Amino acid sequence: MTLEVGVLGYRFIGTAHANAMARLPMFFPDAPEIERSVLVGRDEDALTEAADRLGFASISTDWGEVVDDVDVFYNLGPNHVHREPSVAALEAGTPVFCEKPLAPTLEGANVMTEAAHAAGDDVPAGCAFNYRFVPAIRYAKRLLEDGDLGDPRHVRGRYLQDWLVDPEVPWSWRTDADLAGSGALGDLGAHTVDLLRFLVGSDDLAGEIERVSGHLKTFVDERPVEGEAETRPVTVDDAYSAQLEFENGAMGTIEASRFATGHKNDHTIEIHGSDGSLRFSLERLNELEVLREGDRGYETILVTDEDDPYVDHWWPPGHVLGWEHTFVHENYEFLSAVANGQEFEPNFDDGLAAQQVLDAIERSDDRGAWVSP
Ligand code: SOE
Repeated sequence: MTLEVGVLGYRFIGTAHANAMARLPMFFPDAPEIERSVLVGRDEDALTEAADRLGFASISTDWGEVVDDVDVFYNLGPNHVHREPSVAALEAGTPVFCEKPLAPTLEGANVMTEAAHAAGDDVPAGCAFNYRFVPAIRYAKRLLEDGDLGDPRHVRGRYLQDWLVDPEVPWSWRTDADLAGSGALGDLGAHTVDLLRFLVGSDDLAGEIERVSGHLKTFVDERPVEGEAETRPVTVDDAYSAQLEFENGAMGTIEASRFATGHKNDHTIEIHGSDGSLRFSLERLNELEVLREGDRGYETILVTDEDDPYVDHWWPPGHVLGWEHTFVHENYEFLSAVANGQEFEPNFDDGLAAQQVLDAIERSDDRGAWVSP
């Protein structure tokens, strides 16, 4: 059976997913057969152009007509559009793949997660945390779960970008609290929190994040509106930082910024365990740095080797992968789960768990005190 896929959103992330879907039959022949059936948005001209370019058979300006009609619904729109169409799709029994953060608010994430539970386990509701699908991250997870690095003590994550450092960069939905929820915190921090939960969140390792102390900062509080003479207030954070305490005693520090001059997409994770350490940087995503007990320095492991769970699908070992491959891997896993009526992770529960931490960081900043998610 061919799965008909409806996709809301066709800009940056929409293109990344459409590219992934187009690659699947070439590199993952065991992936379910899909049709890029309908592309959803508001602007008919832009949609027509995008559908043509991204290989969609049709367009729709009404998501309400689509969610029930397709076999799978991808919600890749801005954060404030995540909730309503995703809930409607799940209520119609249609599996949903939704971009992160799951919703602008914790309340929205709760409603979406309830809808996912009500739809049942054979209707996957995935939250698109694509960095779980980096081969080096899979390798790191195995090392940690096999106990090679011992008990995690320090967990560190930072996600640095600089696209807002110029005060003339226009206002957008990403700088508005009603539309985005939060700024660097939700857009980038959601990835970091999810990766830390993925890597050390099991009971045997650090466990869940138990309390947080957060700090949010907005450096430029209004921005010009593109093509107009007015400015609009920036109502989200430009940067955040937080201290974390994990259930099993590990401590963490995380931060993200859109003002980190010179850093474009620098997502870095470091973990120090009782028996070793590891370092990962998204800008060198084919590598993992590992230091084991007794070593005098980090060893750089080229992960696109036989350890890469997806290597058989791509080029021979050493022929490196890039950012777009993370989307191919997550689409492969998600669509396979849909075809087989199986659960998929990261799911809406994971999206909600990340949102609880983000929300706690904001509450902590408001109160000037440690709080629990
Ligand atoms: C923009 O900040 C952005 O595209 C995020 O929205 C993505 O989630 C991240 O992967 C790259 O940066």
